[in-house]
Amino acid sequence: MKQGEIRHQPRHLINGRWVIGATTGVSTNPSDTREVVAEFARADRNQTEQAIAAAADALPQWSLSTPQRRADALDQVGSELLARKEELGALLAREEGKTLPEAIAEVARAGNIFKFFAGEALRIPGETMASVRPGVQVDITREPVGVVAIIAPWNFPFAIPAWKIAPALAYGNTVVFKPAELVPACGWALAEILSRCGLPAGTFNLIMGSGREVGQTLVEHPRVNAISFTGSVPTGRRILTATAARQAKVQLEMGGKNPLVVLADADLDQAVDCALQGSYFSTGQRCTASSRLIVDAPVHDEFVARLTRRLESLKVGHAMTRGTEMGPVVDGAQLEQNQSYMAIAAHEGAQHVWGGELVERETPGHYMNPALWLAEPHHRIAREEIFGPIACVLRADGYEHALSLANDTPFGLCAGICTTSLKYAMHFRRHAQVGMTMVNLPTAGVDFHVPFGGRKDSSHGSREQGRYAAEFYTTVKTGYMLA
Ligand code: TXE
Repeated sequence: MKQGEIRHQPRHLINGRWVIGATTGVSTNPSDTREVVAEFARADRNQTEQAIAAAADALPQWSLSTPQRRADALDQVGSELLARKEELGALLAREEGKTLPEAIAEVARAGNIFKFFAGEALRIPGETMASVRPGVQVDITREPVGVVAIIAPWNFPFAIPAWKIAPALAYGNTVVFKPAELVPACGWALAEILSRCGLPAGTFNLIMGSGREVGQTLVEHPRVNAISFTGSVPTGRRILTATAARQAKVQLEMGGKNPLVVLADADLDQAVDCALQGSYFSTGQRCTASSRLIVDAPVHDEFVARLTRRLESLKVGHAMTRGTEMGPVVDGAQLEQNQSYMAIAAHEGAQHVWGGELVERETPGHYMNPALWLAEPHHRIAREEIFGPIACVLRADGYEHALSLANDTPFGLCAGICTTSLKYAMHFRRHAQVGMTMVNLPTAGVDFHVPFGGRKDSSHGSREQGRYAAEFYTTVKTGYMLA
């Protein structure tokens, strides 16, 4: 560890108490692999079951808590995240590797999410209806689902847990939160704030460790009523299969292979900006990243030339260094996966335009240049989620062809189009087979107060975020009464 840097020692939070792990693990800084960011507690099955029991025991009290109490707690968490965004952003940049400005913005977003759901706690919806029978009144109310397990990935270690934990608590559920193993210090920092916001013991629990042991225990446990997961498609499918028999409520946000269509009438500089931002920022490690750039033939070569010029000058470096535009890849395994896709692309006959090679910086880290390829629709780099700074360009012959290429994917998270034509923009919004569309905007980068999610292999279950989150975190009760 270098001088002046804090090494965190995150513990689990079980029933309001900080407890050491069955074993310990470490997280390291991807910008400088010599630096250990955290030595964290790793749970076994037994500790995970204790956290589940704590959440189940806390449920009767929290599920009947007043909206005011929930709003106050969530508002306090949101205020602290916003007040500490620089400090927590620095921790996030160190542990995950996104650039400092991106990390600070993510913490602020998490803060805003808590504040949004503080408001939602005061607006829990219900309806009163006239019955078809005389003298009978019908009330439709929403109640908490119960104990919710939150299984999070590493790529947004503050924002994704925030958009799951905040609605879970707002609607009266209790929580067991498992962060990804690569980012325990971020998960712990969020949990530490939650531990001081006035929640009764056991309402919110943090448990760290492997997906195989901790994650699997959460998924299989009969006292866990609902699971909200973001991560890879294979893990998501495994969770769905494992929970089907016991009918747990499941919400899955998984991969993407998001298209950005650039039509011949587009403002080309704007389109290049959208592609650069959407494909490479956050090192391409976003489920909404634009990994397929579908470009109309008349502007294809010029678009590729302009994007390449931008890539040549993109500053790849240490996440904490001022001026860095793209940080390192999160870890060695992901870097290896990215490199293997570079080899697959070459082997399948895609045309290499720029980048992709490993690069060295002053500190030892997982650095690679952003990569651009010209591909055919059947190439694996045009079909599979890589989750790295690798994009490919597909040539389209007019709008209809571009739309069919955009929809030619098993994924359906987000799709964007750059055009000055209202006709094509509106048609694309209607016919893109996705959960979110963007016109003249990057596919990545969404608001915190509106629904997030996709179709096809990208998502399963009801939407996250905004007031639509109530669908997952509540269950509806219809009450009849003879008036
Ligand atoms: O994901 P996992 P990983 C993709 C991306 C990346 C790949 C692997 O392509 O290269 O997934 O990343 C927990 N039961 N995305 O390994 O395995 C795990 O501990 C219950 C895309 O991080 O899906 C972690 O907390 N839980 C994605 C979480 O699931 C289990 C974002 C995600 O891990 C489990 C992240 C199990 N059997 C990765 N196994 C996106 N599109 O946003 C693992 N976990």
